[in-house]
Amino acid sequence: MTPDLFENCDEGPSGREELAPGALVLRGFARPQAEGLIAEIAEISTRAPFRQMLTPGGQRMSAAMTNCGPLGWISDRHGYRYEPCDPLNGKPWPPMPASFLHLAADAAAAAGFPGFVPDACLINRYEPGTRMSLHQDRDEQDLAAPIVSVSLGLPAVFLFGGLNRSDRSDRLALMHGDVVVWGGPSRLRFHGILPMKEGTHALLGRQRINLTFRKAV
Ligand code: MD3
Ligand code: FE
Repeated sequence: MTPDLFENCDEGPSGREELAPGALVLRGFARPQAEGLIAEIAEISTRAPFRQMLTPGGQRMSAAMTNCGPLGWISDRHGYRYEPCDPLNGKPWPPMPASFLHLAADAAAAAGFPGFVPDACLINRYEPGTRMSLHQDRDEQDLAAPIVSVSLGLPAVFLFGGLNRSDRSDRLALMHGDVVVWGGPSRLRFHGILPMKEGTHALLGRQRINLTFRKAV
């Protein structure tokens, strides 16, 4: 009896949860490295500070963002795109730490996407009240590559819908250390983050930080 205990469950003893074809949650995958990741993020943000970007429509985004790696995702009056330099100072984004690259590649491989080499890491910072409305990630050239997302700090409720904006969304709690890999048929799903609840995290205080690893070109 015991060996089959988990066969009908969404989440087995290893903390892997398949949300949908191509979408896998690895619970706590980044936990052992969290303090090192947070130290790297602090260093990156001294060189490329968190800022609230403007949407093409002129609204300030709720989450504050920065980037590391060869390309950074930006939004301004002209649209959404990837740029090699930070528009705040005209200098290249800080390099992607080796620990980031390894974590992203290991998570992608564990989810069935071997050989993932991201060229962009968007770093989103949420404080209580901050949200991200439903959208698709479609500014990347290679939609065959997955996206790897790493959650740190305060928990969030993640919304993931279908391939049409009007499809119903499921909700998923994302906690400190959780990693989600989105690839294959889930790569273009609509997704978002509900307004963050008040709270204090032992390592990050009143913040959630999400690392989003992508292959942009
Ligand atoms: C599902 N960020 O930066 S990461 C974003 O938690 C973004 O900061 C959210 O959506 C955050 O674009 C969610 C998880 C994520 C990223 C890409 C996806 C989920 C995805 C692409 C397709 C489907
Ligand atoms: Fe997204």
